[in-house]
Amino acid sequence: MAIEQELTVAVMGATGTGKSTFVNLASGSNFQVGEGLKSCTPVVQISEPFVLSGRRMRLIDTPGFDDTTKSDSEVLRMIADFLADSYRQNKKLSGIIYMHRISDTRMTGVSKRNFGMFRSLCGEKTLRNVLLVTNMWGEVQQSVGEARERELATDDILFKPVLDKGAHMVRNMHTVQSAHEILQRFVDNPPEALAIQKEIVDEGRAVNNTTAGVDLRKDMDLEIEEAKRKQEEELRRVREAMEAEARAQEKRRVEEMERARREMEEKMRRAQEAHAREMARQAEERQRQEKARIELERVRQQQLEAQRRVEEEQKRLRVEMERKAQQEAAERARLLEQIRRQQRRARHSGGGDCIIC
Ligand SMILES: Nc1nc2c(ncn2[C@@H]2O[C@H](COP(=O)(O)OP(=O)(O)OP(=O)(O)O)[C@@H](O)[C@H]2O)c(=O)[nH]1
Ligand SMILES: [Mg+2]
Repeated sequence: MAIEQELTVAVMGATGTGKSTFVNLASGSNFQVGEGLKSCTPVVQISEPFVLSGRRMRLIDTPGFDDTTKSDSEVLRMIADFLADSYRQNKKLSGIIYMHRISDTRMTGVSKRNFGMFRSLCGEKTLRNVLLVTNMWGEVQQSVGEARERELATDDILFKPVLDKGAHMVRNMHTVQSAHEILQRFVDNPPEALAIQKEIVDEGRAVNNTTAGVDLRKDMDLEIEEAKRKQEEELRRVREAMEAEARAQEKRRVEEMERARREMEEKMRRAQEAHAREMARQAEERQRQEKARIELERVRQQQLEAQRRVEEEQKRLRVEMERKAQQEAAERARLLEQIRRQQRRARHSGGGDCIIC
């Protein structure tokens, strides 16, 4: 009896989409499953064999292309080397799973690049062995998930071109049974070599020159271009911001100088006004002092005049008094003489007392 060859199914997809979880569920393996934000599976790993519908099967768990710790070219090289080795040992893939989270709100650039790399690895001819598996249905409302599923199936830049060429889209309900039902679909598939296996082993191309390698380079070139464009844009923005800041600073400086000049002028104007007021005040003061001096002089003259009059009066009075005194003395002398003469006469004529002695 011919020994049936072991079936091999590869599980690919972006990091964190649940590849290792699916492999563990389906095969009973115990590969590490990511809990944090970092990528978890660092290498291509193959599960323990398990039996499905009487066939031995192994699953190949792969790292995602947007791995947080490895570059896309490292990831491509790892997957390409593994697949090329398997092909050299005449092991072809019965199926390829591309895992996609239905809970993702949109297909980002990273998801599209992952899917693009997946397509380049597979080539066109093996697409009938491809299952696009959506998971994490428990994380999204059923109606929302179904709407996204429809969009994925009908949009030309999403899964439609692959579905049109023979791939199918199925749901993974995060159970062993669901995983096995999915894998069941590969059991009767004729195993096919992927494009990259043929390119490396049959055509002798280096990984870099395979379709996936060239596409990755193009992607990376585009990414570098985009990064350069963004950097230039950022530089332009920073330069413009700096120029605007410099202009604003210059404007502030000119305004500041203008303000200082106006303040200075205002101060000078006030100082000039104060000086003029002071000059006027001093002139007024001088006028007032001059008036006071003239008044003083007038008063002094008046005083001198009065003094002079007083002195004159005093002199006149003195003269008058002296004259009167002389008159009185003369009168007294005359009277005295008169009395003496009368006394003498009286003595000569009979006596009596002298009224003066
Ligand atoms: N709710 C839900 N969570 C899931 C499902 N599948 C995987 N997960 C969770 O998603 C996270 C990532 O799962 P992994 O299996 O490590 O994903 P991976 O694709 O192998 O990730 P890498 O190895 O980094 O590429 C883990 O926390 C899982 O428990 C699913 O179907 N439903
Ligand atoms: Mg993993």
